[in-house]
Amino acid sequence: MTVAEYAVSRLAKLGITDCFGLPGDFAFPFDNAIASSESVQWLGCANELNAAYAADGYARIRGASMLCTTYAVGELSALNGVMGAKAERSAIFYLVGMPSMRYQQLQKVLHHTLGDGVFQNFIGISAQAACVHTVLTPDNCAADMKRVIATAMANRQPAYIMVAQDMAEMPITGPAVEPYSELESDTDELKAAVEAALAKLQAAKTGCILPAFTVSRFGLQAELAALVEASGLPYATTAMDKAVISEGHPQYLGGYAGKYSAPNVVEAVEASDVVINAGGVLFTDFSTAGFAHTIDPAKMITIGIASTLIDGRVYSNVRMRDMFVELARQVKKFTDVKLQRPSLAEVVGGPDDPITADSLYPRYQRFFKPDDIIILETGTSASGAGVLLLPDGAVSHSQTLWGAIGWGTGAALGTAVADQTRRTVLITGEGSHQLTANEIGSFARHGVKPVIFVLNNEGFGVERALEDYPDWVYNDLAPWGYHKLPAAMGCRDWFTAKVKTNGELEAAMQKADEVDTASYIEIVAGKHDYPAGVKLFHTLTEQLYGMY
Ligand SMILES: Cc1ncc(C[n+]2csc(CCOP(=O)(O)OP(=O)(O)O)c2C)c(N)n1
Ligand SMILES: [Mg+2]
Repeated sequence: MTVAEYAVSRLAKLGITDCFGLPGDFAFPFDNAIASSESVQWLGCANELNAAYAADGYARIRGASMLCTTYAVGELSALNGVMGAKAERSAIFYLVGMPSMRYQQLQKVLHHTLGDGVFQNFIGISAQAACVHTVLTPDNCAADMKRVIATAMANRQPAYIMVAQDMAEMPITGPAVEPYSELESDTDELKAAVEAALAKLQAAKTGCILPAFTVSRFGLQAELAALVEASGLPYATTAMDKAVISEGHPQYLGGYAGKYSAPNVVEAVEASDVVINAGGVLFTDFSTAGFAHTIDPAKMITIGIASTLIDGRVYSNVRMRDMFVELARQVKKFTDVKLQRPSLAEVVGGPDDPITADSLYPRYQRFFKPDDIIILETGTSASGAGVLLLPDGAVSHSQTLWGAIGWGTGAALGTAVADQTRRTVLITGEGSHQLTANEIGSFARHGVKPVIFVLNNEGFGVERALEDYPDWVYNDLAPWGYHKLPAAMGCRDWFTAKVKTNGELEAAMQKADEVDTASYIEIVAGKHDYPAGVKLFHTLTEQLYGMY
């Protein structure tokens, strides 16, 4: 087996069956190893950035993904997507082919270089977007693949795997290695952490759980749901952690955004005796409505990926999974629990009325089906749809922390490929969509059937909303005919529509529900009409900027 074939076959053992990317001569060994692989198929994309976003989306559903680009020109284009995956914890195995060692030693002036005979110019840059990296050779290949897989999976962050063209085609040397298995906890530290957590829970009368996005990245939803049920505690989620445990669960209270949450959620999270931070919630500016949260650290049991923090003591090398399993086994059931489920937003607006933020979002809520994979793009869409109650089993993904617009369209390709038994619903603004809309053709090319909603509100709406003067020239866009894009990009049988009234929207949603093809619905909306969360952000902007 060659180095390239070995690398691909090891990654396939993680359950990755698809690789997103673009080819290039220096990467031909990887490209060929994938194209001829029986277990991994090549999924070509329109550009490397989109491919990275798709790989991010795929890893969020499958736990890990593959991305392959050529040297320098390809890898540098992908970096924003790979760095976002590092921020938001998606394990992308990022394969890059570089010029052969023969050329490198002769310091030839090759294409895709700076012409300086230096071939290492980009390794440091790409490695920064990963948590681990390697330059493979026939001798280090087996051991290094084991090392990078273990590190990337333990952190659920990207691994950057580079190989020179000639090295990639040589047979590997050295002993075979064991397949990857999840890391274990230190027994003594785990025992001490569990005891401390149980003591704190035992002493509490009231409590609450805040599940984190990491729970879904590590595939521990069932383990955490077991703890939720064993403890009887209610749970709430920040925008970044939305629907990590099903929002259909009777113990779900609603979204938590500090003092702007529903009163019962504020009470449960901020006034309970104990709060289990299950997975390391990141209290980001956008997920806490500008740091409007107040949770006393002394009440917190913070179960991180690889350590637990209780009362100022860190229990090291303790795995999140082991904490969930042990606590679920031993926790007492809380009896003083107030459960109150969030309600569905009320549908307003007559059939002939224009679509407004108030009329749109409740209609999305009724359109969602159990088990949908809902992708929310940064912009007014994430804010408006991020507060909707989702049906049982539906999941939601957004880039709350990294926040690169254009991510949604690429990520939706990844999630749609990753699980074809579920419906991927993309909700994006048209400004974000313009960054990566050239990927639409790939949905049809790779045979997946998303439902895509594009909100056309004549520009960068959320930016208008944040500023006192909304109509700066930089918030304007070229007025594309969005609903015509799928046909132009080879999506021949798609249902497409452009809707302006609530009645047209409802009819299009019904059609999207009925057809056996993908759907693409352009929603014409008001230029200065924003959902409530965005309006709130306008008033908070000053406070936020004051902090910067
Ligand atoms: C890559 C990148 N460029 C710029 C931004 C700044 N930005 C954040 S939201 C946004 C506008 C989004 O507009 P649109 O997708 O049309 O959504 P709307 O708010 O209008 O619904 C911009 C430009 C960003 N987050 N990421
Ligand atoms: Mg817009």
